[in-house]
Amino acid sequence: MPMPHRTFAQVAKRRLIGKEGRERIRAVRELLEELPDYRNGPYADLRKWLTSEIEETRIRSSAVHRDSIAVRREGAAQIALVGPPNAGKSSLLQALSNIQIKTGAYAFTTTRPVPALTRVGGVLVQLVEIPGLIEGASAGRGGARPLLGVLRGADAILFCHDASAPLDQLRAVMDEVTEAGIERPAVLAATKSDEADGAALRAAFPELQVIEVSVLDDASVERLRETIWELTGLMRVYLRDGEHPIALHPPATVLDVADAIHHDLGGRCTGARVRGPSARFDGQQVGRAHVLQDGDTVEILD
Ligand SMILES: Nc1nc2c(ncn2[C@@H]2O[C@H](COP(=O)(O)OP(=O)(O)OP(=O)(O)O)[C@@H](O)[C@H]2O)c(=O)[nH]1
Ligand SMILES: [Mg+2]
Repeated sequence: MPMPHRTFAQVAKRRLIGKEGRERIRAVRELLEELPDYRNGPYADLRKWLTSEIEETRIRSSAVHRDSIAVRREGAAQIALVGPPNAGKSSLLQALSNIQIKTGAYAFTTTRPVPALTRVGGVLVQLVEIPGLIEGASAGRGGARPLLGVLRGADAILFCHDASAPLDQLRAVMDEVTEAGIERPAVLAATKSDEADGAALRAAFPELQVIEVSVLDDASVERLRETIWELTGLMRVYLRDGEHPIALHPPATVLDVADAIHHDLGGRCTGARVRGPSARFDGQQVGRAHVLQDGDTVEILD
């Protein structure tokens, strides 16, 4: 005597609650095996429903998959490298960090966002290459909508463009970013500057800071690194000589630093001894509300 079809439907729904992907498909298959094999009537309808559940679960899983190109944030800031295909983004990422990444003299060498953690201004910052955004991205063309999602998570944008290439592709990329409603501090890298200077880019985008860079010229890469640091908008505070600084969003006080080190220390902190740009003299004793400046060295007092 099979279970009444209404009861079966309830049991089935209950068993599927909270299950997704492979787990849900397995549960559906088990239910299908338990289901009486009638060709017509309510049991046949249940079979049709369960079979469609398998297909829908598959579609949902692949959609989740497509969105999961999201990049896990690391470091004090995330900077997106954005530009037309073949602009030299991967080459820059490689020159600025230690990662090995495929570069190529053709478009769309990179197809997924590639993160690389590197030190800029002594602070760990995450650079992310966004694969060549093309026209229509904000409308979802070229599967670029998830890429714009990644871009939305970034703190700032380093636009990259081959200094000798025509400007329309770069304009198209910038338009896509604007159309997607993404506004971030930005700088424009005129890449491959061993072949052409950035004059054309400077003339075309007077509102943007343009920095020339060639991966064949180490000094230019280091200048770019310094520019990226400025782009983060962060400030550095040193706790000890010879150690890496901590990064904070200005304005930052002594209390902010103590809190950043450890929440308990924030509670106990009474002030600090400060050396550097915000101190009137080396070792000046200040209160916890004292506003620090980039490059200060701080000894928290508790
Ligand atoms: N002369 C010169 N060539 C460069 C420089 N940087 C990159 N290239 C060349 O430009 C081509 C594209 O470089 P990629 O770094 O792959 O460019 P991309 O922007 O990552 O390209 P996609 O991922 O395909 O969008 C390669 O052939 C590189 O060797 C540079 O500073 N100078
Ligand atoms: Mg690339």
